[in-house]
Amino acid sequence: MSQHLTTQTGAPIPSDQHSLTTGPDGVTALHDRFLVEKLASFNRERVPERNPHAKGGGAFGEFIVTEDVSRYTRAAVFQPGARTETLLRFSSVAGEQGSPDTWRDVRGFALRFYTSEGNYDIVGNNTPIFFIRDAIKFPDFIHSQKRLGASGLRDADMQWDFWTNSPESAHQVTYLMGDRGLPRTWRHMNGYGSHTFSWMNAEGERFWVKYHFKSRQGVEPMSPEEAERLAGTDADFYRRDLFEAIERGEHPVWDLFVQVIPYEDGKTYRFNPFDVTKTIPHADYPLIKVGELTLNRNPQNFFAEIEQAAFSPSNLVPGIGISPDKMLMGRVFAYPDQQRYRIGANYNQLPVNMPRGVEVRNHQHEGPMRYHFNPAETPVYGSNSVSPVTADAARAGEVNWEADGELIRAAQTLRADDDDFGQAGTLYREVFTDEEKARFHDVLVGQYEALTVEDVKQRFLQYWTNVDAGLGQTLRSRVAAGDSGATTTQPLGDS
Ligand code: HDE
Repeated sequence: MSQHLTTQTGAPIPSDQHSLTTGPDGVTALHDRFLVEKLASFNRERVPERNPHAKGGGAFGEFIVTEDVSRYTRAAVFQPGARTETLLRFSSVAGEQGSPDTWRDVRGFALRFYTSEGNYDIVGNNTPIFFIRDAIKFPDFIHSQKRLGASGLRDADMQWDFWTNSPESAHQVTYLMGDRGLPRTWRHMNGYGSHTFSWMNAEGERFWVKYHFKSRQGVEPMSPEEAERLAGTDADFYRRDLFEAIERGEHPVWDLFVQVIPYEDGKTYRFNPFDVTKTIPHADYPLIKVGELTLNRNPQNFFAEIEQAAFSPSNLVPGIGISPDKMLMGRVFAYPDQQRYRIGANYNQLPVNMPRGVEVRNHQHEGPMRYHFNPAETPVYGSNSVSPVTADAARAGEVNWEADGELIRAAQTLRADDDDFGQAGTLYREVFTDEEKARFHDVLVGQYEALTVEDVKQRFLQYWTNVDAGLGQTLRSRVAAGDSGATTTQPLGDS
């Protein structure tokens, strides 16, 4: 068969060089269906970018269970020896599609397992915690990180105004301004599920779990100066690094560990174990190895397989559930909602989002771009007396918890060790090395220099004093001396 260009409906096209005109210099005919189709298709190439996490990249791989955690979960994906195809997307939070990879930011670590019981997604970050603890504050947080309404510029005052008015952010901001805010590459960072999730074993016994993906490449930072240089010379540095490493056959690997917390301990633990601004010390619940994740295949088409990938914390499988974390409960709604808008109502029918090796069976039908449909003999409604297909609670293995009480709007009940600044202080004092502390001071002084509002400056200094009195003192004396800090590697503007 000869190779020729065709329309979307398969007919040969006469030219892709010349539109149909009245003579060589005349007007263009509206009925040039070849021209119209080409321009119209071009006009529809973009789908709205993710808000947030717009800039990213990813690859496919395999997860292999090397240990036996079957006493904690019945999920097929975590049974001994199981091998599951995966897709992992890395991202930055605040920057738009074309933004430089090396702006200081938290990085997304969104992982899909195409399991034999349906898709399971762990949509996490490279930090084990988050900035806020109630979903209702999330749009405000993201607005403060994005751009001013009038100028369209990012703005340090706005960012620090939000953070210093939200003391629960201190732990995550300490991570962000430390080395983890500028990883050397996506391969050189850990991934975390961040929230506490639930597992249930074959006997119906429940546990709370936290996921830790530890990079075998090591966790390495990039200096602010290098990040600044790359932001100007190679905006796609992380995306390129991952793609080229996989092309070279250097397949990055992460070991998955979990912390397992007995269900009843959740009620009495010394702080709220469902608060995503906190880590749970390994001394209380040690890491248990589960298996290893390897990325070994680049996408064949970035748009179809990465841009249109729709990860969601609501994509759960039998034996795995969420927890009473107000962030996580909000996320379960938010992701599919954005994806219906961003990609379209039937986004789960796209190949990258379809489950593999499992048949989709329900009475949902029609809607825009519907591609898969039930056989004609299948009724279009449930509660029918024709089809034997019914819900199966035992198979679904849904994991729930007890909840009772009046519906109210309030902060979480405080337990003995619940506070906003304690773990941030411990991270600074006990986890950061002296070199990291020095870099952290430089970064914070650089951030302070970008502030223009006096009240925000004062709250900035108080915020870090609350994290650690000595840290507050160091910052106060450096800014009083007019010391200059590290470059911000954020387009903060000078508003
Ligand atoms: Fe997200 N987040 N998020 N987030 N998030 C999105 O979903 C949201 C949160 C994370 O590679 C959006 O499909 C709310 C925590 C990653 O495709 C959106 C809340 C964590 C990605 C959304 C949070 C994350 C997203 C944008 C507070 C780490 C990229 C596009 C309740 C544990 C996934 C989309 C990818 C993306 C909402 C908080 C990680 C808008 C409402 C906590 C890695 O739906």
